[in-house]
Amino acid sequence: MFPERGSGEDEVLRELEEKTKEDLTFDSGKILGSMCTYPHPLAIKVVTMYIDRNLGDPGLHVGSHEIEREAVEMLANLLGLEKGYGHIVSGGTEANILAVRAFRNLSDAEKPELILPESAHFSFIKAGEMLGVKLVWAKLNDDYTVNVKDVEEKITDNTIGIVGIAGTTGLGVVDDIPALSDLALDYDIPLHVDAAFGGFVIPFAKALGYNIPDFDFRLKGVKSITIDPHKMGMVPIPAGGIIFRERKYLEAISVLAPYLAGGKIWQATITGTRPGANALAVWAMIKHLGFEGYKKIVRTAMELSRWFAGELKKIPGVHLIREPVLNIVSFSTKNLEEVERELKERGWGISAHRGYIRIVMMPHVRKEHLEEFLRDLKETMERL
Ligand code: 0PR
Repeated sequence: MFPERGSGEDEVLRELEEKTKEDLTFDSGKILGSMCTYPHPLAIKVVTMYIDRNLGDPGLHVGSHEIEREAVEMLANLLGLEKGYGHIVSGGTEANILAVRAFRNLSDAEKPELILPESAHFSFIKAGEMLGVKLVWAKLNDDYTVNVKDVEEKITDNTIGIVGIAGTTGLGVVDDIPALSDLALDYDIPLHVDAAFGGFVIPFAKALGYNIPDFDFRLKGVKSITIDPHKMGMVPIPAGGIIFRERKYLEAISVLAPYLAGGKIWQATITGTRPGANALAVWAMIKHLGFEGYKKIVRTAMELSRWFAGELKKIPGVHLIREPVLNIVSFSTKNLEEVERELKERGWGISAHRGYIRIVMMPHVRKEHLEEFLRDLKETMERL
């Protein structure tokens, strides 16, 4: 009920504390299946300091607007482009919708179709529905990468674009983006890479010597990339990223807002009023951590995932879905539903809804948490 009179700050905060008691928190070490993490302290500070900035009216917040542009440029650089065009948006969902929207608007297909792997994130289902684009699902290979031959067979005159995934939601698998890029160039169809998760992992893991396929703008068929700072980028929610290779993609989705403080403004994002603070936090984190800082975070996460995969293999009744590619390890067990229930009862923030349990080695996940989890898993397997 909407209260007639307000309560004191202390009372409001006490009530909130009480009501959020059941939330799992990242510092508890119990959240093992999330792609988010506790944000970096500097990012929190920046968000607090600039909480009032609105990138929906860039003429008011000219400095913040420029900082967003610089953040987009640095992300584009990380992804192999000297200059890119895009925005810091609300997350991977918005970024993917914007890419599909750009491809659709630039195409003259009568009945637009998008070819995407069966492993694609459900955000594309929203995109397809909202944009009137038919989704054509391509099969996966045994190693859970998309079958490029099947993608090719599904190309028609109505194909507006192809999607490849660099870090799938369930398994962290990276598709053969070089082959998809060649295909896209051969058929003159734009390729979108969903690196919502992998964007802040793969460049650093490659620099550390991990053997992962190329996935970014260095491949000429790649026209847009989703990369989310609110996943492995250590920035508070909401912070997603969409980067286009050329200005025309951004122009194709821009709508005129003629009355704002900066005069006539072209707006490409789905959200109008949107947080400047988070875009500033993206900029601040990239400046603060630099390539070396992110590399260090990724090194720990990758090493933990290899160690954890090895430990899982030692437990009878547990099997890895596949060897980890990034910092995601997924496994199945006999009596999976019961195992899930038991682990949840023991307080673990995991789910097995896809037929396996996904563990994401986010920066808040430490070895001692995983050791405790492995003990619980072992006990559970022995008992069931
Ligand atoms: N693309 C990929 C490859 C993703 O994995 C995700 C989200 C998205 C796009 C959409 O991103 P937004 O959620 O930012 O719009 N993947 C996570 C998942 O579904 C989202 C998530 C994050 C779920 C934290 C749970 C959680 O605790 O697993």
